[in-house]
Amino acid sequence: MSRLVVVSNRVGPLNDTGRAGGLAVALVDVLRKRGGLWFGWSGAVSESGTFGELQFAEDDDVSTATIDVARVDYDEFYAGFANKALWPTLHYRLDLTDFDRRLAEGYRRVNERFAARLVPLLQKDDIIWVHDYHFFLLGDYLRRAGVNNPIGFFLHIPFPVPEILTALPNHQAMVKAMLAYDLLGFQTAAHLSAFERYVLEEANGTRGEDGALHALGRKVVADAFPIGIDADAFAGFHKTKEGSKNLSLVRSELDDRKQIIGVDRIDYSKGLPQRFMAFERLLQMYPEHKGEVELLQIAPPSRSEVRAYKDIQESLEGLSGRINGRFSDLDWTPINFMSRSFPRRSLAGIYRASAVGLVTPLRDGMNLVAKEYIAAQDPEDPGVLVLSRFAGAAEEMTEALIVNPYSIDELAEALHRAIRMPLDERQHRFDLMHKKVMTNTAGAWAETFLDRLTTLNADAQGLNPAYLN
Ligand code: ADQ
Repeated sequence: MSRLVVVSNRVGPLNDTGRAGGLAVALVDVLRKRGGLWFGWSGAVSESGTFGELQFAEDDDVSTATIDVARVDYDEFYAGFANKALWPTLHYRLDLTDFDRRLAEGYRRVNERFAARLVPLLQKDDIIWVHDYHFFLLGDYLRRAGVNNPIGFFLHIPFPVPEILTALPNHQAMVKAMLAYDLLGFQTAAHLSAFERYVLEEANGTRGEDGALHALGRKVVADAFPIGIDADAFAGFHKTKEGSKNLSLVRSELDDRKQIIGVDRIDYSKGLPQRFMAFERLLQMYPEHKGEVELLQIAPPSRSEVRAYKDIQESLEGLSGRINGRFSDLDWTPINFMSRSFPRRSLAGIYRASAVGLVTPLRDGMNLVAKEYIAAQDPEDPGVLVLSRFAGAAEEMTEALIVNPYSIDELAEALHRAIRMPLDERQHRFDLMHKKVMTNTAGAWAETFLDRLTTLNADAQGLNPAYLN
């Protein structure tokens, strides 16, 4: 089997510290199986930046190679174009974008530098898998440097419809660079079709008999590969020391009350203020839930160097304070808002103790929390998932209570329905979703993507051979 080279902005850790994200754990698993290299940013900013020494770590058959970035790269590439232009545009938030040309140039430069540092590490038979919106241009730079290996790309966040994407000043250069990859993976059929529309309508492309897309002198295969979680681990976490401790702690704190749980990085795409307002509306519309139901929102800060993220944190603190001021009683506080993270095992215990999982992003590539909540439930007495129609997960998890997260009334009604849902209906919905979560795992997702990339390459001797300069 060919060696696998994974490229992503953040790398590792190679050992499950309990704090690593589920995706990191899944990628390490597939790297271990195939043997491989994981390349990306060290997380550090230094004077030498991308020109500094590579930092290597190794564990069995897997190694990591990371580089620093310079302050200017961090500002223009990471905090800049990636998180102030691409993230908001791809999440349909054109009102929050900053399309400064300096940022776009920083993004291009860092993609080129990362490609330049990766090339000397590559071997002839490697298969390369690049992840996410930080590296739309990297494959193109690898091709320009003469790399002929199969290169796949997976986009973890939504791909917007052309009417939105074309607001990005360099949309054409970006999509042209995406066509340098052999295989493009999207989270859902909807994101895939938005990309296909761009290629066919905006870039005057065509679809070949083999299903590949042809445009701008290049050819690519694109498909949907919905990502999963490490489901077995999540289903078993409540039996671990940490998981069971949190489960009993939350249960005894709750007593007879029911808990609604939300778990998200603080981000404007996650619909958090709407969620708080919907909970307030629930208490207004159905006062019988006062003292009976509470909302626990766990939301660690992220990207706090970007203004919009600070704003949302402040607005959530204000909202939860106001709602608690309005409804709290001596023995009951309606909203518990925790700006911190928890190890995965503890999270699983908290999910299991919660009667409702509230996952209401305004846009989301997939949303793993929806799947984690289901995997962690007790099949004898499962909770109810309330899920935004704008989360990629809604394409698969059709038995959730699917809601429009912009409608506060609809959200409040769905919460009421979830809290009152009888056991047989809860079990029926849970069984169907549980099967999907346990089958379409993160491991299965990675294998499916890589098998497809390998087959394509065998069939076509490399779809996009290195460009002749
Ligand atoms: P994210 O936007 O980070 O991921 P999500 O899919 O929900 O969103 O994944 C978040 C992960 O972080 C989950 O595994 C969750 O358990 C964990 N997490 C969140 N809050 C936490 C906390 N307080 N403590 C501990 N862990 C916490 C991006 C895309 C998504 C896509 C994923 C994977 O935006 O749409 O599903 O990548 O492709």
